[in-house]
Amino acid sequence: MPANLTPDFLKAREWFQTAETNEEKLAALERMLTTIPKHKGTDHMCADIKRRIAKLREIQTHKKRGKGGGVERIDREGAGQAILGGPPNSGKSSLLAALTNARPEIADYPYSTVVPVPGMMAFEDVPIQLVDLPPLSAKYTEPWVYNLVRSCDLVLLVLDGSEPAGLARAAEDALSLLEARYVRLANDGLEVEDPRVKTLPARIVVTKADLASPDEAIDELFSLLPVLPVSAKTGVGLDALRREVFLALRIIRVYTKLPGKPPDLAQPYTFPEGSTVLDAVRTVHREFVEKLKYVRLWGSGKFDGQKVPANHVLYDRDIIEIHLA
Ligand SMILES: Nc1nc2c(ncn2[C@@H]2O[C@H](COP(=O)(O)OP(=O)(O)O)[C@@H](O)[C@H]2O)c(=O)[nH]1
Ligand SMILES: [Mg+2]
Repeated sequence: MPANLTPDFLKAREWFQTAETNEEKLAALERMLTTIPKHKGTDHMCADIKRRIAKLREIQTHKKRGKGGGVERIDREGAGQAILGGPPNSGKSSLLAALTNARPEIADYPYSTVVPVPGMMAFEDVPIQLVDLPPLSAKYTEPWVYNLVRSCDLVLLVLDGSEPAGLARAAEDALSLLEARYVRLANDGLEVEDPRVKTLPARIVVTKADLASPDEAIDELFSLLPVLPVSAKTGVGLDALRREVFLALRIIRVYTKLPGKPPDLAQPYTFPEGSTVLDAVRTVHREFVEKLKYVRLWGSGKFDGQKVPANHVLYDRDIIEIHLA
């Protein structure tokens, strides 16, 4: 039994042990998973928690589907989670298919997507999770759709560009549906005073650019949010969209290297903008923090290989070389 379980984890485990309903058990297990220290000694516990979560989710999905309720949640993967939201038939699932290996149902009728479908999109060497959702519509929206929106890192509001006349209205309708559920979309995710309101960074994606060029209508949308015109069919605008998603998530890439060796550029670590050398060292290996002697930095330092203090703020594509005592 690893000794360094945190008070948060122990509290979550106690909650799990006393939970009476499956819903509560699931919530407690999820809490356990986020609070458990991640290292070799807890691998088995992590796996066990994940197994229990998967089992409970399965039960929940079977139970709830008939009732139209549901506790759908998508496990986060990659450097961030962006959801594809918007009115029925706007082209959300087609975008997921164009940007990832996922194969969602695509149909020319509305409400073809009934469950959330995740997929991994690559921006350069950064994997980012996209989640395709059932429509946001005044007529009918699955209640759990709002929960998934609330918990994501970035909202891509997908609108149908083949109907320029309806664009502004479609955008406003979607925004007010979300606003009614205390979700506000903004250029960046600034906090709002009302504690019930969750503000999320968002972009408008006007798709089906191959069918029309709604330039004027798009200009109007810019008053609401930054807009990206794309086509899932021809691929126009998709590279710009990938880049914008990465930038909007406000994450940086950091690579590591061993002394005397070239940097490991295969897979970057990703961190929120503003993260420090110490944040990076902690992620690379928790125990390195105590043993840290110094870090050499290539990239945003004044000169390559410079020693930097633990509170030095990192920038995208920095390379760090960790020296331990
Ligand atoms: N021409 C064209 N048709 C598209 C594009 N994206 C989606 N569609 C069509 O629009 C319809 C709805 O697409 P779908 O992705 O299922 O929309 P969703 O309901 O928002 O997921 C389908 O008939 C798609 O083939 C696009 O970029 N260009
Ligand atoms: Mg769909």
